[in-house]
Amino acid sequence: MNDGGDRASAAPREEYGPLGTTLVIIPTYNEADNLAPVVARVRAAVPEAHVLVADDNSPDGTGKIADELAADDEQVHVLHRAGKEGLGAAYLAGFRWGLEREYGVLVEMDADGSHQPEELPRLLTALKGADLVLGSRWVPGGRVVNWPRGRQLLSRGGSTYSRLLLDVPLRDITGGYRAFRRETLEKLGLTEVASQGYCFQVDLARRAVQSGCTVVEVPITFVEREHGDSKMSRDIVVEALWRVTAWGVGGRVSKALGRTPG
Ligand SMILES: Nc1nc2c(ncn2[C@@H]2O[C@H](COP(=O)(O)OP(=O)(O)OP(=O)(O)O)[C@@H](O)[C@H]2O)c(=O)[nH]1
Ligand SMILES: [Mg+2]
Repeated sequence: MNDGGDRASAAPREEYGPLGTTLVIIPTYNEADNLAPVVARVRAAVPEAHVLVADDNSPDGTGKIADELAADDEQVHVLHRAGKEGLGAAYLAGFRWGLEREYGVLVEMDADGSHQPEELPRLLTALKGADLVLGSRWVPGGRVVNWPRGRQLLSRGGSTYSRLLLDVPLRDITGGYRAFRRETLEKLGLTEVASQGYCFQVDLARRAVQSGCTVVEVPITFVEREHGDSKMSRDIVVEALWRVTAWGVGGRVSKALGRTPG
């Protein structure tokens, strides 16, 4: 246990050093009403952290709002991308941006207020003794506010299916509020990640566990968005289902043949 979190894998480690500067990556697509408040909350909650907005040329002008925030604050940065390519691609570009610079910790956070910036200090504290920290809705103390029953069932069902099929001992494997050490991202093989939607999160979590990382789940309160539209779609669910199933079956076949899973 660490800061109320569940230690999900690996033995205690001695070599954890200082964390370094934090970069909070916020991917955006049509989040004009949400972006400024969430950036202000991050800056208040962890004043030393930097923010990178990764915007996919949002038609509602979110990118311009991000530019205005960056012009007023040297700790806010913007990565403009040409068009909508999905959450996974935006995060990969954001990670690359951060790893090319001196950041020691890279954080994933949604723009819609579902991931409360005020809980970030708890994730960062837990990262002092871990390689990866997951903000978790489905460990004791974690909860969701205003989420329709259907979404809860989908999220819990997706986590359970992935946990059992992939043999990854995590309760909230699809969640997107996470803190990575730089060294963790460097060893996950990010250039081979093709996943786009929810399964991007599953993909990174399983890679972390498979590479022997210590992954800790810290309870969070996840709040349903109040403004803007969800980008959740049937395609995202279908992609997650087929990829997770393919990884699970592939892993089992490799194990049976005595090979390391890919
Ligand atoms: N850059 C970029 N950001 C995206 C894309 N799709 C989603 N996002 C952002 O990723 C975050 C999560 O997306 P949401 O639409 O909130 O998805 P969700 O949280 O799974 O769904 P809800 O619970 O319904 O809000 C938000 O900040 C979105 O703006 C995309 O294609 N490109
Ligand atoms: Mg959301």
